[in-house]
Order: sequence, then C-alpha cells, then structure tokens
Amino acid sequence: MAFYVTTPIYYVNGEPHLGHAYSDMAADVLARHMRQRGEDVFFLTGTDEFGEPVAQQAEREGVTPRELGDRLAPRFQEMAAKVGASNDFFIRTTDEGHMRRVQEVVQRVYDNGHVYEGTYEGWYCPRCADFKTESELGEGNTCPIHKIELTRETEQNWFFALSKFQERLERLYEERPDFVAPDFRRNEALSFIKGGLQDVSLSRPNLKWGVPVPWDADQVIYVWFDALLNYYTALGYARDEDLTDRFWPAFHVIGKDILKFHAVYWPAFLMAAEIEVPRGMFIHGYLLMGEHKMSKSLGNVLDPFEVIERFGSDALRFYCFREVSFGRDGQISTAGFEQRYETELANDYGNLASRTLAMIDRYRGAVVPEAEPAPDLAADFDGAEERVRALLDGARISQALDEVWGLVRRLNRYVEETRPWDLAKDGAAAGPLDTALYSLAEGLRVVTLLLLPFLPDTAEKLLAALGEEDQDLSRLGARGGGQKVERLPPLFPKIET
Ligand code: ME8
Repeated sequence: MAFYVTTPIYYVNGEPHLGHAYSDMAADVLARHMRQRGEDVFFLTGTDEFGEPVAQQAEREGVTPRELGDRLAPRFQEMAAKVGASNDFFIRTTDEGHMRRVQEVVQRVYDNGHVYEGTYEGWYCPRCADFKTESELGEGNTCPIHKIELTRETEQNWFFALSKFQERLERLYEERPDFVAPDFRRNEALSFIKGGLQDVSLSRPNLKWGVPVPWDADQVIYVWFDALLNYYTALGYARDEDLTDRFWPAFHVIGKDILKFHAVYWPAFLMAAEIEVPRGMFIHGYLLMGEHKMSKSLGNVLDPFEVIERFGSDALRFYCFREVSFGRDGQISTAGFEQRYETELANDYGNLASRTLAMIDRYRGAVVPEAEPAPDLAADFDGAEERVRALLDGARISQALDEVWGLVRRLNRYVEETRPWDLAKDGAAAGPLDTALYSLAEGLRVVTLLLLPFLPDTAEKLLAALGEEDQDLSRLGARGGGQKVERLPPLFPKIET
C-alpha cells in the first residue's frame, strides 16, 4: 500500500525553529514506521515562498523575496536533515514545476465554474495572509495571532465559491469521522463549516510576488491556494515520472494554527478541481517555548541545532513526543529535557542496552544463547506490535511511544527479577541464565525495532550490535539465539555539568 505523508511548508520569513522541526519529526515518525511495515512511502516537506509574509519580510531586510527564499530555504532543508527527517523531496513553491501545476489546477477550478470576479471588503492580516471575519478579530480590530492593527481593505479580485461546498464538506465529515484528528479539532473545523461558509479570495491584485492567475495577468494567486497545492504538485515533478497515481491522496501533519485552511478550504478546493480529498490529517498542538529557565548545562533549548549538536537528534525527537502529548499544547524546558534524558534515555534504555550486551559478552562469549523466551515476559509483549500499529495508523505518536516505553520498563524489571549476575555465579543455573540472557536480547531487539521511528540513529546502532540486519517489522516474530553481539559505548552519555 502507498503512504504519502506531508508537513506544512514553512514561510521563508525567518530562521527555522523547534516548532517547525516538530512537524518534520512527527511526519518522519509516521514515514519511518510505514516503511518498516513495507509500505510504499513518500514523505514531503518544503518551503512556502510567495505572498505577503515573505514579501514584507524581504522589504524589511532590503532584499528581494527571491533572495530571502534562496537564503532561508536551505536552512529549512538543513534543519529537516538534522532532525533525522527522511523526506523524499523538499518542495519550494518557487519551483517551476510547482508553479506550472498550480496554474493548471486553478484553471481547472475556473473552467469548472467555481470562480467569479467580485469585490472583497474586509479585514486582512498580511502576517497570516488571512482574511479575517468579524468574529475572528481581536480587540480594536487586531489580528488575534500577531496582535497588529488590521486595516479594512477593499479590492477587486477573483473569488473561490467556497460556500457552494458547504453540504459536501458536511457530508465528508459525516462519512469519514477520522478525516480530521484529534476529535476536538474535527469538531472545531466542523462547527466552522456549519456556521456558514463564505466565499474566499482566490487572488490578490496588489501584490506582485506570487503565481500569476492564468487568465488575468494583473493578479497573483492568493498564497494559501498556491501553498496548499504543494502537496499535489510535488508528485508531478519530484521524480522523472509522475507519482500522483501512485501516492495521492496524502496524509497531512499540521499545526493547529492552520486548521481552517487544511480542514475546510483545502478539501473544498480539491472537490472543485475534481481531485480526491486527503486521506486524513492530524493537527498537532504548540510547543510552548515562551518563558523558560536557561540551564547551565544545556544553554538555550529553543535552538534545535544546539540540542542536536550536543545530544543528537534522537534525544530531541524523544523528548518532544514524550513531554508533550501529540495533539495537545505543552510546555518544554531545558530542565525537563535533562530529566528525561537522564532517567529515560540514559537509564531506562541506554543502561538496559549496555547491561544486556555486556552480560552476553561476559557470560556467553558475546553469543546470544539458544533458549525459550521467559513466558511471563513474552506474555507482556503479546499484542504490543498490533497496538503500536493501530496507534500510529491514527498518528497517535505519543501514545505509541508510551506503549513501547512500557516494554522498556518491563525489561528493566525483568533484569532485577532474574539478577543474571547472581545466576552466573551458580554453576547449576546455566539454563536459567540462558533463558534470562536470551529473553533480554530478544526483548531489547523487539523494543528497538518498535523504537526505530522515534530513535532512528540509536536503533540502527543497537540493532547492528544485536546482530539484527533487517529493520522491517516483519522481523518482530521470535528469533532463535546464536547471533554474535557487540558491546557499545553508552548510547546516551551522561550530561556533563
Ligand atoms: O503557516 N509548536 O507557515 P509557518 C509547534 N506557510 N509547531 C509549530 C510551532 C510551535 N510553537 N510554531 C510553528 C505557514 N509550528 C504556512 C503553511 S502549508 C500549506 C502552509 C509549525 O512558517 C506548525 O506545523 O508559519 C505550524 O502549522 C507551522 O509550523 C507554521 O509554519
């Protein structure tokens, strides 16, 4: 089966930060998990380079919008690589291939009779690139997100007849209850739809920086329609062959700030163009990076580059999904990072791995003994893979991680229960020691395969040390002993203060 997953494309109006990295890491967890399931995966991320958010920033910096994009797009690309994102393509909306296909689709929507000329009168926030309804306005006609005063605009432009799609959208939500997740976001989008949809601007007359409207050279396409279409256009030119039939429709991972565009405008626009609507979308919350204490040992955790430099990208990925339940907002801090790094990564998992490898090395000449798995331990592992699959089918990333972490803890209890170092002193306990070491090697191999989407670098190292060459989930079934293992330096070295 094909699995196509996307992140938002980010405005090139500032340096990438941890919030952007978060969406990349989340989509990456899903992409890697699906690859382990043997699915045909395509993972897309990229940059949104047109529209006022970019044009105005360029003006402030005294450069052209293209120069700004050329400087910042590589930064986003670099960030994706640094957080371990295994994206198959990086789209820039200034790509020729994107612009051409945007025009084709917009032309089709026009030809299908869903576009008309009209006058827009209302509030517009250039920072959001969003037309605000009266009910969305903050106090004193301000943008509730950017807190800037908005001016009332009157302009002649092209409209997309969104209101015509109200019923079809309501039907879509009814027929596909999991179209938007989590549920509280679905309800938010559905109540926006039920509140009555108004037509939206499809073009901007006073802006030069955009994709030209195919039938009206004086206008550019409203940046949101150009941006949303990236998910579709990329498949047309990312490779020599057109990948659309192979991968469309997509599963979108986005932040809560852009719910309306993805859950309302986007499916309606696709219907208007007669393109299949998305497979689904998951709306995550915000990492709150506001007030935080600086930590001597870590410096400023807001900078993902710095955290990765010191602790590796696995630790950052793990922390974000463990600390904040995926879908909710949550505070992150340097102190929280250090605590989870020490107690969970270094102790729970890192120590378990070091001890297991060291004991097999010392007591069994670095070869996993042949034995039957300990029954009570095996019972606790039963069904775990299915639960993880089901959770990740719904992008429940934190719950899936929690499920696996329960097994990591279970293995630590097993070490304490069996005390292999005592068994090793007792010549008559060779059988029980074989069982304990085999069960630990096997348990560690299984949790590591399940942790691979979250901790890809660590998992790769540890699987190799355990003599497991294949990363596919089909390898989860019990494996006999006999593999040569290798000791490893600490996977998560202690934090030096
Ligand atoms: O909105 N916590 O781009 P953008 C978690 N170009 N995620 C965060 C975050 C935070 N504190 N801050 C940002 C745009 N994000 C448009 C999108 S898509 C067709 C066009 C993430 O640069 C989150 O994914 O403002 C959010 O949706 C996105 O960055 C907004 O990035």
